[in-house]
Amino acid sequence: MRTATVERKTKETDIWLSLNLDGGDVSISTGVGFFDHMLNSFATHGGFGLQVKVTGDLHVDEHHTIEDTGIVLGKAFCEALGDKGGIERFGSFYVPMDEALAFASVDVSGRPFLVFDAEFPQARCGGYDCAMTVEFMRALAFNAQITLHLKSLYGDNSHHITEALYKAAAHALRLAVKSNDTGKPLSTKGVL
Ligand SMILES: [Mn+2]
Repeated sequence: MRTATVERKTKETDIWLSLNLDGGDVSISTGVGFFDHMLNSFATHGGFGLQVKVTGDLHVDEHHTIEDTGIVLGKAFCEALGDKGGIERFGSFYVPMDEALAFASVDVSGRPFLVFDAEFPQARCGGYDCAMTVEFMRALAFNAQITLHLKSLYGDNSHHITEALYKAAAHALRLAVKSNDTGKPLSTKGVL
C-alpha cells in the first residue's frame, strides 16, 4: 500500500493529512477556500486519495497554514514512496487553463530542489496570497525530496495561472510516481 498518514502540530498549525498515491477519497479543509480548491484540483488531477484537516493561525494570515500543509504533504509523499523503487521517477506535463499555460517537471530524485518561474497579475485569489504558491511548492518539493520545476508560460488571470500550476504539478507527479513493476529504483547508482 503506497499510503502515509502524517500529523504535525506546532503553535501555528495543527495538521492531519492522509495520502494514497493510488487513489481514494478526497476531502480537504484548511480554512482557506481558494487553497482548498487548489488541493482538491491537485488530488483529483494527480489521481491521489487525499484527506487534509488543518487548523491554522488564520487570525495572523494564511502563510503558516499553506506552507505547513506543503511540509506535511511532502512528508507524506516521501513516506508513501518508501525507497522510491518501482516507479517511473520522471514526469512532465503542460496544463492550459483558458488564457494561461503552465508546465511542470518532476524527478523523484531524493535531491530536493525547486525552480519556480511565475508572475501573477493579481496579488490575491480570494483569501489566498499568490505569493504563497512558491512557498507551498518549495515545502512540498523539499519534504518529498523531489526535484520540481514549475513555470507559467503566460496568462492574464492569477486564478487561472495558479490553478494551471497546481494541476501541472499534480499530473507531473502522477506520471512520476506511477508503478513500473521493476521494484527497483531507476538509477545507475541503484539507490535514490
Ligand atoms: Mn478554479
